[in-house]
Amino acid sequence: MKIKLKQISFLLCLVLAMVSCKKAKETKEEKPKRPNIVFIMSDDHAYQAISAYGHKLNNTPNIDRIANEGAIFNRGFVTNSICAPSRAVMLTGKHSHINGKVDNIDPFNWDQDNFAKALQKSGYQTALVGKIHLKGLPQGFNYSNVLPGQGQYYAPDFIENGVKKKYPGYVTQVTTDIALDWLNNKRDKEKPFLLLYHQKAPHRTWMPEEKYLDSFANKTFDPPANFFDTYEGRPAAAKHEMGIYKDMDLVYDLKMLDKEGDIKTKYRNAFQGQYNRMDEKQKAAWDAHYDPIIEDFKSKKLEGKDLALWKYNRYMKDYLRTIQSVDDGVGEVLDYLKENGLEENTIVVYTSDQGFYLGEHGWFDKRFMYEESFRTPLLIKYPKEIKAGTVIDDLVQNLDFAPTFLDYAGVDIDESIQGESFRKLVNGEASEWRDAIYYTYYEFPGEHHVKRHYGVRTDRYKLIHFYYDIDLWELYDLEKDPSEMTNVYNDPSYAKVKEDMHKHLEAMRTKYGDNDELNAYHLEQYLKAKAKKKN
Ligand code: SGN
Ligand code: CA
Repeated sequence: MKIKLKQISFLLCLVLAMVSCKKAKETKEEKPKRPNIVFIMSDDHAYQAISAYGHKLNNTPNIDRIANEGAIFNRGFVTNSICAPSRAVMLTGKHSHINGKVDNIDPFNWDQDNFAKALQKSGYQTALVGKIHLKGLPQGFNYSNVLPGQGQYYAPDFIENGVKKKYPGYVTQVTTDIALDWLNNKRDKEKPFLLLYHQKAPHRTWMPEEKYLDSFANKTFDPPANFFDTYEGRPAAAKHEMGIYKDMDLVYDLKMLDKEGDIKTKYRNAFQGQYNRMDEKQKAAWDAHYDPIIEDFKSKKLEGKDLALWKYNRYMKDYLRTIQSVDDGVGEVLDYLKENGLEENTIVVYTSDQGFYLGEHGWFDKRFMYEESFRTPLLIKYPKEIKAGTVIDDLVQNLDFAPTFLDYAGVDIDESIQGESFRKLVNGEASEWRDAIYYTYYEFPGEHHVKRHYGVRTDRYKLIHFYYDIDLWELYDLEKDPSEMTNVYNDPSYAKVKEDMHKHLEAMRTKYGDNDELNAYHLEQYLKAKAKKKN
């Protein structure tokens, strides 16, 4: 009997031990794994050139996959529509006047906090690949391999962890290969990861990859309805130097590099330098495509409206071709995640450093607070949490990326961060959200001649103040006038709207700590830096 009792109590202990052991195992496995983050950013990618946005210009099936499997934002904006400042805002979650990088010329202080540093500190493996446009060794990354400045399309130089080297091939593919190599071979697979995968394309001068030279060859693009805008009531816009007809360089932008050298333009030599980077095979493919177009162009002697439409079509074709390579790269990265069982627990974001004009107002480039460059594409997927087919119409900004990623990773969001996490918004759990967003632009006098301005946008209205060598106010009713052709600032029927929008603007400036004195300070710094550059 004694033995029996002993046996029973032994068995009981064994069962109890097994149960508690199983419990411990379950607890370990059940502990939610922190999500990986793949943050894809391209340069100057207009939302008009993403098929998920419903425009019919091109097909971007891989970028569209992110929207189809997750969420698409119809009102994603930047705070300052130019490259380096946009990236500084994205990294810090703070407006330009707070993070200090207000224009492309300003130095960026990498010593300040950024979300990659916070994620790295919390145990993430972090990498930055491609274009960042912020001088100095990137901080917050276990691995960085970035383009110097704007980078080159063919045979690009990269700076790998501070060491420069040249890669053969085409920049978009090289960037993708470097990103995949890091995912496959260079990261610590025991840790969650953050990958900033940032393409140079489709930035000027829109040099396509050989395999896409003939895409859209037989297509004729009709320009937007306001292509021949005369800028009535908008004197600041009228002063621009970013007109497709007026300012595009026939060789540099439109690739009319004739062998005879008849087409002499301001930037012919600059483009010759880019062309010279190609190898013989690439040059042969390039010439086979462009030489007949050059010959045709020379024989036609186009003028006026015909020349404007020809330029627009040349521009669109090359711009859209560079996007096909970007879309391929997105597909390769999404496939990698799928094939390696990482799909479920990885957040993938696709965005651009700002929007871009594809002929609206007759323009290319960005910088203005008008919709096409103020807005930016924004798509996100995270199968674990975001419902496929989600559409978000609320106002979000690139200011919100840093707090959003920190939120997903379960890392504290420092109170100095000015953006807000849009995690709950995407899940449909946000009880309230902002009703206005703030914008600033500083790079004037400068390339493309866009005056200094700041402004506020609500769901329906936009108020802009152009300052420095002018003092102009613009007010738009985006519901009635989505193309921003009529400035209603002095229209008496908008008196109440105008008053409200001024209040919104003051509230925004107070909230974010911006004011005229700061603008004067940034102007002084800018003029000093420009003078120094000249000497
Ligand atoms: C270059 C381009 C401009 C462009 C700026 C800023 N000129 O200077 O057209 O506006 O970059 O772009 S180019 O002759 O060098 O192509 S940004 O995206 O980097 O801000
Ligand atoms: Ca850009």
